Amino acid sequence: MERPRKNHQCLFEIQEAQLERRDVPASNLGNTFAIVPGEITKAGDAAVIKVNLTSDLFTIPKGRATLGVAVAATTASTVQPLISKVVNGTNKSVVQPAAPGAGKAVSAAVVTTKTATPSLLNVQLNKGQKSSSYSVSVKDKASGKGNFLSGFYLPGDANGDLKVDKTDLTAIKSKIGAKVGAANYDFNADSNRDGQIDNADVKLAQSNQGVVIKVKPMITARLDPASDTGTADRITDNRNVQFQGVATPGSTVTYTEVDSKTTPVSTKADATGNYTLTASLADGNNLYRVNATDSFGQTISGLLSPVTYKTNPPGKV
Ligand SMILES: [Ca+2]
Ligand SMILES: [Ca+2]
Repeated sequence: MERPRKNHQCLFEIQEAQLERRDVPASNLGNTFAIVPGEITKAGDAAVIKVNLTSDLFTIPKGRATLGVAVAATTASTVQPLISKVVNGTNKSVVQPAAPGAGKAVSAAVVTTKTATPSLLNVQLNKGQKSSSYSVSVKDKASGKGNFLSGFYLPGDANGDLKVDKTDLTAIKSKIGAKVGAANYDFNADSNRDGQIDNADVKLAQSNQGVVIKVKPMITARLDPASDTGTADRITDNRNVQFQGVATPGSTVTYTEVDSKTTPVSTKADATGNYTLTASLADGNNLYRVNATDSFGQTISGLLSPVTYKTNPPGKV
């Protein structure tokens, strides 16, 4: 089936079968938990990526954490993106001063194969604080324009399970001295992504110890068996069917019938990421595109196997 897709959306595109099977496609992403597309629309201008960090997206035991953000051009773009500034909701800079040795950009394999220089952001979410917003400004090095990707990652998470604990510290310590290009170099163990694994990476991991990211670069969808009358074959005489699934906590989940047979319906995933949604079926086949947009602005998308409305469905007595 032909599916419209844009360059920058392909990273999290989900196959229809996976969507139904409730599989997670987030392999090879390492400690990157959100990839947000951006575009510098006018030569020399800055594009601003706005993210809203809500408390249900993180466990931050000490009230603060360091997140990394790296930018890279999309496949067809000639832009050389640079982060020019990052401010919080009160317009205060939250970028960490560059560590000694930083600036030696390394390949951000998870964003693209192109070079990306990360910025480290000090983010704060104190007890009782529901959300905190940040704006990342991105410019082209040569004052041009074009499409880019911003990848948000968890520094210190060496094994890519989106939490920082002792396992990560041990892994980083075991690789001290490794440089980019060497066999023992590990991109995810290079907390500050400066191309070498040293004490600065251990320190960063220590400062992030206990931090857990609950952003899920995935969305699942399941037709409630109770909505599927007669045989379990996705053919039903229920006009209103219910879907259940999991997405990033707080994300907006939208079901759109691809031929516009019905009006799109939306709901929000709860604090644990679960959602339920009721869709009204049109006669015959209903083919839904499912989108989930999280507070990072990241949209992931997939097609659902068709659900068919029919009077007298097979197996109904
Ligand atoms: Ca980890
Ligand atoms: Ca490093």
